[in-house]
Amino acid sequence: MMKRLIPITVILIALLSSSDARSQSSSSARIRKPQMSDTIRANVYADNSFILYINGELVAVDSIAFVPHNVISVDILPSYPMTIAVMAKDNFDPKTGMEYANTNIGDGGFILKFTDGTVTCGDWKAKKISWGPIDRDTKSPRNESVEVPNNWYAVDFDDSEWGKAKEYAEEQVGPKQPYFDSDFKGAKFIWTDDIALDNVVLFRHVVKSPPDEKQRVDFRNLNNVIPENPPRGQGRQEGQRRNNGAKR
Ligand SMILES: [Ca+2]
Ligand SMILES: [Ca+2]
Repeated sequence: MMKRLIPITVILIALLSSSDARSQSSSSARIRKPQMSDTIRANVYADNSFILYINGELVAVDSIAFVPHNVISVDILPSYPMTIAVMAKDNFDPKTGMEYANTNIGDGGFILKFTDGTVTCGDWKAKKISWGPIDRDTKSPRNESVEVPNNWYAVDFDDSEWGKAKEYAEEQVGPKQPYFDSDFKGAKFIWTDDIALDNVVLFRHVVKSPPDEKQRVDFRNLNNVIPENPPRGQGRQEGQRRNNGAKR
């Protein structure tokens, strides 16, 4: 009797240990689902408005196009290299290039900081799309534009013909209070060459690797694999437990 039991036990142990090894190796190959702790925070301030693309995807639109001047803060899930593309607009009449019933030449300004250390600076690529009033002529003002290039926000868009952004001092842009209430330390205000006349501008920048050098998981192919289950929302479970306890 004992002689028969021993081989079966050995086989069982062998089977169990091999299935254990399999699950371990598969779990190490599997990617987990991202959590909010994998995201970074983007702070963006534009005089007067912007739209922001990251890696070809629209991620943020200024919720207040004109005034008051606001800071948009959004959570983004980064992957590197990270292509940032921005369309920024000054407030202007598209016919005259002026504002406030053609009584004023307004000026622009754009600044951005991510919590991975990404900041705007003069290394960013820039292209003006719309500008005026031509020759600063406020008597018979007119605005000129070129077409927005197709796929200007795409990762593989060729911006090699674009110039560099120009940095502007805080005093030149004169940002309003929401700017001072957010963290833009280390970031520079940028625009194209003429912060007053250039009314619609495009920016592009590629962040090759995280500026803070933190190791991060790349979740871009998450939908092509079977990810590990994420941890359950503990807040809700604990809340339910508390509610159940209260009922009793
Ligand atoms: Ca302007
Ligand atoms: Ca303005």
